[in-house]
Amino acid sequence: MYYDAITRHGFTGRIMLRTLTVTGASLMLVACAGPPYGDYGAASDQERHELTGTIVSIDPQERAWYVDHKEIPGYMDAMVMAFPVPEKYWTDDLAVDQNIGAIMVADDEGYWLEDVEILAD
Ligand SMILES: [Cu+2]
Repeated sequence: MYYDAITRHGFTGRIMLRTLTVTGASLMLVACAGPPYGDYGAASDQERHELTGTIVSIDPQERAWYVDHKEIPGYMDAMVMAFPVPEKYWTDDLAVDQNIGAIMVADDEGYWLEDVEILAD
């Protein structure tokens, strides 16, 4: 389909293809990093890790924070990812660029943040 666009529309098609590819990649990234929904804490095999990072964006609709988090040694590299936050731990006091500390909890169903605190710069 994309190939057809190139042959029929030449240069314009090629630009369009490039745009589509970039958009596709971004969408995939969001999909992969998206908050896993489910019952928080329903599974029994929880892992807990201390996490520090910086708030990149806030999505009240999905009740998720996108955090540029530091490495969690032996568990996860530093990266930007979305963390769902159970209602109980959600706060409207956070803002983009704030540094936070939190506990990342993970189980078979997904992962989320608890006990978020704002850290000094
Ligand atoms: Cu991560």
